[in-house]
Amino acid sequence: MRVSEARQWDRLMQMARLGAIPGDGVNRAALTDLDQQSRRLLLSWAMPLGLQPSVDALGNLFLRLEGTEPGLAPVLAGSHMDSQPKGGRFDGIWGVLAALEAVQAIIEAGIAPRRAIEIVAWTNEEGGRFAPGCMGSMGFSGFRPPGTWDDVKDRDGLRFGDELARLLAAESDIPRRPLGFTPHAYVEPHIEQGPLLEAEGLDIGVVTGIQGSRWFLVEIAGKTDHAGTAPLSLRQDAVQDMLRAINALNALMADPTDVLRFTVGRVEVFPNSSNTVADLARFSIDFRHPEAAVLTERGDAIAATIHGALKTCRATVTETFHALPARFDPAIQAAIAAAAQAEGYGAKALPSGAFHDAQFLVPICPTGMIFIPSRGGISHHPAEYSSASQTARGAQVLARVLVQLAAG
Ligand code: HGY
Ligand code: MN
Ligand code: MN
Ligand code: MN
Repeated sequence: MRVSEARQWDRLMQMARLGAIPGDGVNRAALTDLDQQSRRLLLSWAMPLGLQPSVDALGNLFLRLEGTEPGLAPVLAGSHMDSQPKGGRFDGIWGVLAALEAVQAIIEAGIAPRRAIEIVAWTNEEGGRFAPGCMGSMGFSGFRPPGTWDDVKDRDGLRFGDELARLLAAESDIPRRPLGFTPHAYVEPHIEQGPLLEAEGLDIGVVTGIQGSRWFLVEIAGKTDHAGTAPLSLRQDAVQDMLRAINALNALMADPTDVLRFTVGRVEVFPNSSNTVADLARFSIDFRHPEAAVLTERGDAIAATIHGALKTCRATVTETFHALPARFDPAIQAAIAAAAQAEGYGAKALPSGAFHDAQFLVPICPTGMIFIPSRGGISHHPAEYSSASQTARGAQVLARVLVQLAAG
């Protein structure tokens, strides 16, 4: 059983044309027309293989290779198809196409799996358009009920619930399935998005787990004033107080071990006029740490730190995402390591700094991830790159692991 490097690479490059941006990047946000087009392109490759498509109430898309014992819980493999606004050609989408390539190699090898194998494309993993990320996998695993995010709006004021309904209406030809089931196992192939595999000249990462993440949305409310006449002592300047709050958070998040991650990636100011004092400043917080205790202790201190730093304005702090650190199943890690060894690929165990849909499958079934190298460790950037042979080796390892799990 061999995957086809050329076929997978051709599909990756075709997908990269949907939402292409300068510098070989991609901007393909969840639930946009481009997202719909990418799903149709995936279906155009999957249907001729006899895979059965289905979609659930959150738009998670499944492609099923039937097993000889259809009543058994299926093995699930995949990732996400949405990208960051200035994203790369591999984050998420390679995992879905690797699962397709692995299943196609299994079919071409004439292997009839005992358990069905289902390819999955999760809805809105990135959270770039609609925060938070991982909505599809969180709803699937029961971590949050459907409807939780219907009123979340994108920058154009469009509601997640409406955009999801628009996608489902456009895919009314695809059979529906209930939200959520318990897979026999879940394996997510993904690019490393870090420098370690490349630095050691290795092909495969056996992922041990994922650090925890917490997202917050902060709104600081003041009062508009005339830039030329309002005395500084009388202002309620939302931007000045936002800066005070972020400086105080930087002090809270100081970490000599450089393991902690603290990012303010989104800032919006209103009315956003040069000669008017801002009356509203909105910013995001993305805080990550591998230890649950630090994630709790520092994360729980964020709101008080913000409120304590303000001079003239009021703040509301809303937590929008909370993913605990996850550890992957040792047996699946061993299967990935054994598959890499059988292929003669260099491999090592390593944790994931990025969050993934796999984080939310851990509580419901044995779960693991396969990493392939990222050139320069670059991701969430147009220069994100993994080579054709690296993507093929990842898919080959996945194919071996799926055959083993589907026989179990
Ligand atoms: O943000 C993350 O960690 C993921 O790449 N979406
Ligand atoms: Mn990703
Ligand atoms: Mn990402
Ligand atoms: Mn992910």
